Amino acid sequence: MPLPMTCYQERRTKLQQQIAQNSVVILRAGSLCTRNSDCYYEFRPHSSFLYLTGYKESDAYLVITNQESILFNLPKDPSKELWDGFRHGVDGAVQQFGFDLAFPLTQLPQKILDLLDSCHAVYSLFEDQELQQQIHAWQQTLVSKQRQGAKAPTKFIDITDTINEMRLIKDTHEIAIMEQAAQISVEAHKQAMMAAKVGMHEYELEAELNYTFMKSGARTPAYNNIVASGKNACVLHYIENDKKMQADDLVLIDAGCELDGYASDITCTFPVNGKFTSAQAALYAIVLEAQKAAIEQVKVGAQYVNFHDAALRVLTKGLVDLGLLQGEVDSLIDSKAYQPFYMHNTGHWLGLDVHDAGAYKLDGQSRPLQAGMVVTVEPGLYVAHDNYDVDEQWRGIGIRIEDDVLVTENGPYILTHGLAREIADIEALMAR
Ligand SMILES: [Mn+2]
Repeated sequence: MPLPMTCYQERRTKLQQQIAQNSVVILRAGSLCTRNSDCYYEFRPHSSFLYLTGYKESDAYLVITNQESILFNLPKDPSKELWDGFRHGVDGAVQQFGFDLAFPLTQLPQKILDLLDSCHAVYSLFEDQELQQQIHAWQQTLVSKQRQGAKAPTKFIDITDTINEMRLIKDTHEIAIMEQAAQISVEAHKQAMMAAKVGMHEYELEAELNYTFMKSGARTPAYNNIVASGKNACVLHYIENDKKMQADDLVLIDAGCELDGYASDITCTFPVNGKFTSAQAALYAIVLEAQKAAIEQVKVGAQYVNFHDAALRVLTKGLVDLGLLQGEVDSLIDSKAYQPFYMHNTGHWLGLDVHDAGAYKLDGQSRPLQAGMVVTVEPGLYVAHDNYDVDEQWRGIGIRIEDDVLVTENGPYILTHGLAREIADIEALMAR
C-alpha cells in the first residue's frame, strides 16, 4: 500500500460523511481484461477505488454504509495462488487495509441484497456500466420480493463528483509520490535525449524511457509513450513509434511513468542530431516562452483558464512575429486564428489518472486554483507538413513542452524540475 492505512480509512470516513442517512456506496475495482487467448493485460484498479482502498487486486467491491466500510474480495485459495499469485484474502483486507468487515466475493449477491433492502439511496460511479447493470439487477430482485416484505431502492446517485473533488486536492503523501514519479520520468527523458542519434528508430528511444521507468521501480508508463520524430509530432497522440529518425528532424517525446498508481506527464522536444535548425529554434523559443508565462499563472487564486490564456497570448504573438499569422494579436485570439497551429488546451489535472479527476469549472466559471492541485503545463506549436499558407521552412515542425506543476501557497512548484529546457542546455546535454 503506497500510503499509510489510516489515509485510506480517513478518505472512506470523509466520503461516508457526505452521503445521506441509510444509504450505501458501491465501487468496483474492475476485472482482468483479455489481451488474447488466455493472456490478460496487467490489472490496474479503477483510480477512485484505488484512492479509497489502496487495494490492488482485481474483482473486489468496496461497499460503504453509514456505519461501516466493507470489502468483498477474492478469498485465499492455495491452489489458485500457486498459479496466479498472492491474495490478501478476507483477513488481510481487514488487518492490512483497515476495512471494518470483509467477505469473499461469492457472498456479495446475498449480502448486498440485505444492505440494499429498504435503503434510502444507492451511490455509485455512473461511468461504470457493468456495475450499473448489476445494481439494476439487484434492485429488480428486491422488487420481485416485495410481497415477502422487501423494499427495493428507488434513488440512485452518481458519486463521481464527490470523489473527484476529494481526489483533486493532493495531500503531502500524494505529493511526495508524484514528485518521485516526476523525477523518474525526468531521468528517463534525459537518458532518451542523450541516447538519440540520426538513423535510430523512434522505438529505440522508447526503450530508453521504459528501461529507466522500470529500473526505478515504476513498472509501467502512465499512458502510451509518444515518440514522434519529424512531422509525426503534429499527430497529437502518435504512438506508432516505428519511424527512422532523420537528421534535421526534431523528436517529440511525451511520456511519463506511473508510480504507486500516480501519473507523471512530461513532453520534451529536441533535435535528433543535437542541433536545432534556425526555424526549429525560432518556434521552440516561442513555446518555451509560452510555457514560462503559463507556469507563472499556476498560483493560488488564479482561475484555471488563466495559464492557458497566458500561453495562448505568447504563442499567437510569436506566430505573428515570425510571419505565420498576420494581424493583430487580440483579434487573432478572438477569431481562434491560432488553431491550425495550436489545437489543444495548455494542461489538465494530474493525479492517479493522467487526465485526472476534477471539474474545471464551478457554476459555469473557470475555477480558482487551490494549494494541492497539480496541473500539467504543456503549450505547443504544430505546423502541418501540407500547410501551404506558411513558408516552407516551418512545415512539418511539431513542438510541445510539458511539465507537472503543483499549486502551493508560495507559488508554482515544478515537480518535473531538472529537465534541460533552454536550447543551449539541450544542445549541451546532447553533445556530451
Ligand atoms: Mn499531458
